[in-house]
Order: sequence, then C-alpha cells, then structure tokens
Amino acid sequence: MDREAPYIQWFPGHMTKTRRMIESDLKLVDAVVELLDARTPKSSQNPLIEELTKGKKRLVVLNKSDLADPAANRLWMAHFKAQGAEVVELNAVTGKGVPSLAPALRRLLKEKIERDQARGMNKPLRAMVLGIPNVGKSSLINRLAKASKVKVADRPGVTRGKQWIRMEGNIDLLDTPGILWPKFEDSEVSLHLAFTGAIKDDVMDVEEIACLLLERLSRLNPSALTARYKLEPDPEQPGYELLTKLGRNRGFLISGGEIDTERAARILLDEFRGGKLGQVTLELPPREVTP
Ligand SMILES: Nc1nc2c(ncn2[C@@H]2O[C@H](COP(=O)(O)OP(=O)(O)OP(=O)(O)O)[C@@H](O)[C@H]2O)c(=O)[nH]1
Ligand SMILES: [Mg+2]
Repeated sequence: MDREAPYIQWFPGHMTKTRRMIESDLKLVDAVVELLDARTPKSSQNPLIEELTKGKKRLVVLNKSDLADPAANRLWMAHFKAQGAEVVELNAVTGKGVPSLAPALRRLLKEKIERDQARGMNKPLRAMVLGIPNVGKSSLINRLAKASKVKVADRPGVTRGKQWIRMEGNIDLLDTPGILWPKFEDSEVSLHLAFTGAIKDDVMDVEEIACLLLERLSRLNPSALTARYKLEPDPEQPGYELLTKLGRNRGFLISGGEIDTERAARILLDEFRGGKLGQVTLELPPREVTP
C-alpha cells in the first residue's frame, strides 16, 4: 500500500521525555528484553531501538504468540536466530514460554557471567523490558513477579528508588518497563499497529481501519470471516461492502433501518484483537530464511 495514512494522527510530543527516561534506566541494566507483537514483529519494532540500546545485549521476545499463526512464528524465530539474536516466543498472559526467558538471558550475558566469575563475583544480572504500547510489557512483568520467590527486591544504593523483581537465574528485572513509540511514518506499519491495537482507536478512523482489515482478512483468513460473520469475501470486494454486510448480519441497526457501520467496525477490531478471527500474522520475515 502506498497511500498516506491520514486516518491516523500521531502526536510525537512526548517522545523526547520518554527517550530520556529510557536512556537513564538503560544505564542500570546489562540487557534489554525487547517485546514484539508476534502478529507484526517488524511493525512493532521501534525504529530507534538499535541506537537507543547501543552497547546493551538484547533479547527479542515474540509476545502474543498465541494470537499469531504458529507457522509464521517459526519463520520469525528462525529469522531472528539467523541474525544471531536470542529470541523466545511467549504468551505473557498464560505464562506459556515464560520459563525460557531466564535461560535465554543467561546465554545472552554469558561473557559477563564468566567475567564476574573470574573475579570471584556472583552479582545478579540486570534487565529491563522495552516495547511499544499494548505489546504486553505489564503482563510479562506481572507474570515474572508472580513466578519469582522474592517478589520485589529493592536495591537501595545501587539504584535509588527503583524497584526490582528478583527472577530465577540470578536476574533482577526493573519493574517499570520502557514504553517506546511505534514507527508511525510508514502507512503500512501504522495500519498493522492500528489493527492490533497498538495505536489507540481515538486517534484514527475506526471504520476506515475496519474496512482495510476486512480487505486484508479476505486474503489472509477468509474462512474465519465466513464462520464468524457469514461473509463470503472475494479478494476484490471493497472493505466497506464487507463491513456493511457484517453489520447487517449481526443486526447492528440504527433508527431508520440504517446499518450501524461504526458499531460493526468496533466489534470487528475487538474480535480480531482478541483472537476470535483465528491466528493471523500480518507480516512475514524477508524471504532468505528457510526454517
Ligand atoms: N492473547 C494475549 N494477550 C496478551 C498477551 N500479552 C498481553 N496481552 C493482552 O494485551 C493487552 C495489553 O497488555 P499490557 O500488559 O497491558 O501491555 P503494555 O505493554 O503494558 O501496555 P502499555 O502499558 O499500554 O504500554 C492486555 O489486554 C493483555 O491481556 C499475550 O501474550 N497473549
Ligand atoms: Mg503497561
């Protein structure tokens, strides 16, 4: 898609402050846990992550993997591994995959562990979670806090005022995540973020987004649209036609018998985000990967 994205307005006013906060927290940690949305691993990656985390080890996490296509998850895992990254796939809500996090962090920080050991030290490793809005940062931190014996360890002196969660594997996790701004300059990326709920609905035209999502789903998972909304989409059908049909089939009417397409749009987005339209991945890694 090469059109602009006038239906999403993004105000980057708070970025400088956010960036400064992340930069100061980064000074306290050895590694960064970079949360990506498994449905849109590329679009959910912050454009400045490389620059921001320079000199830090990075663990890539494909979160919400339960909502994404399992075959696509395998491709993305292979893609990140081929780049030499440590990567884990998880569901921060149920905790599936979460036990693999600590071992992956220890592998990532192997050299530091060995250096410390050579000096007769056994300092906890320190990490923080980074990710765009709604990607599951708080869910993951809560999960890890529940799983750890010492729920929250305060480490005065080293990091005044900061709260840490002592994880297994001798790892301390900063209990406040860094919220990164999404990439908003690319319309395709903005669309993915709107579909998955990373961009708030009140800064965009929900009906327009819903129409575009319906067109996308007509290609990616038409049978889910048939099963759930009795639609029989063909790939050429305009989204607005599909949205109107959806509203009619669900009985969403406003006075005068007109179809409430806004309500239809909100329901569609809600149900897609909740995984009720199947496990859908919106973008695949570049071709060179063979799993
Ligand atoms: N299905 C599924 N839902 C998830 C997963 N992780 C988080 N969620 C849901 O995604 C939504 C956002 O999760 P949060 O943990 O609040 O995300 P966050 O990154 O802290 O969001 P902000 O604080 O707004 O930046 C919640 O409704 C979670 O229940 C996951 O792995 N699978
Ligand atoms: Mg949060």
